[in-house]
Amino acid sequence: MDSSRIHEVDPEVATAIERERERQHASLQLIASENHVSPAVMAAQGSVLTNKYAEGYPRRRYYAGCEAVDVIEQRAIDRARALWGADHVNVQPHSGTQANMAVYHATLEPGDRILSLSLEHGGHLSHGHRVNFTGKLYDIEHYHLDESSGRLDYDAIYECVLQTEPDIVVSGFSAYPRIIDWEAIQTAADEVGAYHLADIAHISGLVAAGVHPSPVGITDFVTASTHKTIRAGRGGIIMCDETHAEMIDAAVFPGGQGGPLMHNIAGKAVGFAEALEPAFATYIEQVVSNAKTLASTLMDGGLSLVTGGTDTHLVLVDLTESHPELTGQEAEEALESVGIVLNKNTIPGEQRSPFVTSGIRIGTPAVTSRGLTEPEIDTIGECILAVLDAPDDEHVADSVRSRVDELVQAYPLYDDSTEATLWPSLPE
Ligand code: DSN
Repeated sequence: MDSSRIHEVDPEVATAIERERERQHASLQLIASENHVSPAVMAAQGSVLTNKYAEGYPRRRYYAGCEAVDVIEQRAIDRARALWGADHVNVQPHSGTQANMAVYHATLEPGDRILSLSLEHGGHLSHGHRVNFTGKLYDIEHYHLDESSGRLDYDAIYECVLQTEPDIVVSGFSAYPRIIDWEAIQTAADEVGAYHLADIAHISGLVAAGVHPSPVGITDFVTASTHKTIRAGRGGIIMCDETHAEMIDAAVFPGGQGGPLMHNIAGKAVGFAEALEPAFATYIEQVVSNAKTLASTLMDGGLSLVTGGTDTHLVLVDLTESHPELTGQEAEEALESVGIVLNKNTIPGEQRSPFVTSGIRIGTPAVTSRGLTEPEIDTIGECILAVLDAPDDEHVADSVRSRVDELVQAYPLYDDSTEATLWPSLPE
């Protein structure tokens, strides 16, 4: 956090880091995939570990001097196993996408078929898209949400699996606000002997805290990024049972990656230790409660939400009925200008391009880490409604900006007084 040393060498980058720190403090981060990690996680990521090469796995390395990093990686593995109850965990993927890539590399040959939710319905690029490596290497088929309810239609997925006979079915999503029935999708995958990968990048914290059912022990593979709701160091992980452990480890290294990012693995270990504390479950319950409060405020104010609400950490607003002239892009820009940072998002049945969209996605993990609870979330909801109703009105913008200012001053980020309550110290 102290950027004075960077200033001595590179004032331009140091200033940009300070600007970003100030931006995060002075505005409300409601991008559903973002969070504010603890100072301890940041310290681990900014440590001497960035200097170390450690190809291989704990006690099986290709380099000397790995005694300390072995401890770190083993702790990350042990804690992940405790958090999610998995037999085997690989903590080396550099990101959630790298984790998915390793699973495909372990299970598929080029030309094999992936069946996944389409990107515009809430899937992810790495689940199969023509602009992504998945679309170039594999044959991609998609299932879709039911467009009238905005929900997964498990009977339709079953039919789709039988019809397309995929080699792997991908579940787990980036913009789906409801509980996922892993068993229903597993039943379909079993019918055709397909592998099943559950990507829980968004909901990994909810699963660890027991507020969303776990796919661990149901699906063949579970992947996640580690910096979203689980609030650990940036990167990815893969979970599986012992029968798939060797193929997954080989697919990560040497199959797809070189030296593991030991500083990020340390950030994962520290964040996982924090998530094993009882306070983490309380935090996640607050994340979900905040999202439900936001959903109610927005719906009471006349907005339409895909699926009519949320069970998770995010809501997806469909602007087509309430604000037909306003695009997701315009909404995102108007809200950012008053300190409310979220992202435009496609909605089921989207008629606009992914750069423009007809929806916005709003998540509560980061503002909850900051300490906001229902009354403040209600205020944020009212501010969003006011801006969407009058995106070009300077008076509305001024008034919302001052309400946002009051909130960010009342809940400072990375302030000494908040660290103690938000982030418990490591267990003995
Ligand atoms: N970019 C992330 C998201 O916003 O959902 C997924 O990787």
